[in-house]
Amino acid sequence: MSHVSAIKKMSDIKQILEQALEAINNANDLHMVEHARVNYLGKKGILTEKLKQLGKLSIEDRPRAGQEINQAKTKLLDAIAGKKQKIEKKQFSEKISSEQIDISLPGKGQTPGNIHPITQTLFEIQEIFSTNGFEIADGPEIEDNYHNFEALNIPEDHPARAMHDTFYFDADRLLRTHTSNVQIRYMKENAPPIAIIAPGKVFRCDSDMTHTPMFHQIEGFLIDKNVTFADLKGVLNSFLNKYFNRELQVRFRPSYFPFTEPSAEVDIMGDAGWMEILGCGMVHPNVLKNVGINSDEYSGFAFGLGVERMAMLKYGIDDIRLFFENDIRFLKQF
Ligand code: 2NL
Repeated sequence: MSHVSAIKKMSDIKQILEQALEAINNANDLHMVEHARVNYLGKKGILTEKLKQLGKLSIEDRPRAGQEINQAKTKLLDAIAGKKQKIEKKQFSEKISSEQIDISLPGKGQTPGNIHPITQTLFEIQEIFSTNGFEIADGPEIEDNYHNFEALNIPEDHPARAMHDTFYFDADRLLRTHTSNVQIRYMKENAPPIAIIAPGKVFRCDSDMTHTPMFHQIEGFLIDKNVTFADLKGVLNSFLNKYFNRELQVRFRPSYFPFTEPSAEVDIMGDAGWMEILGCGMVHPNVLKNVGINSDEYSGFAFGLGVERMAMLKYGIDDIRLFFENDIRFLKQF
């Protein structure tokens, strides 16, 4: 081979090397790097072919060309190794950052709930009476006239029936207007002594700032021998002081309910003067007679309170409807 063609061979290799380096440089994944490697350095690669053709060169051209090809090969291998490392590093950092956990992100579905303020108040009041020896009883929300009215000494034509704004399904099926039906049913099944509270939902067709068609009531009730109004005062005083967590001024004011005689309304002293908080009285002898209890032998007291009203007075809430709108901003304050 002539000197000129040997030179040409060398410039060929320079050109091949440049192309190969460019191919490697342009590779943006490991697959493309490998493709370039096979293309130039594989068994049938372009540079490998050049090495095979060394034997065709003249003796004097062979060492230089051999050296040239080997140098090119070394450069290529270096470039491939460098590029591979670069791509692997990039892939690793991409993987790391895509798997990164942002601990400042808010959790999914982890907002803690809380017990509804009315339920909390129910629990609180039940706890106080349980501690004082009262059992908790319940009964149906759908009642008949007898258990909601008649047994409680509220006759058909009595104005108190109209006062209750009763929801009727038909002539003798209604939504209970108080939980007294529970005590009536309980007294029919159990002989005195009896001390129960009856918490639950009650219904009256009424709606404004202080009334909702459904609200919660707790009625309490104690029947035994020699129960007096003094026992009633003692139980309610103790309950009110515990519920409001302070030594309250309490006043019993004469009132009227068909099912108690005498009857009283209980007021407590608040920031704006006396506030009515519950109603109570000595169980009317007619009520005892209706459930087969001898009123000469036994006497009892009873009281009824509105749970929403108790919560409103304790927390200074002026609109009862807030309890039932289920606005999270309101509910989570309790
Ligand atoms: C009020 C007044 C009261 C009763 C409820 C009662 C129950 C039976 C017999 C006698 Cl079975 N009394 N319950 C007694 C006095 C008052 O509730 O203002 N409630 C919100």
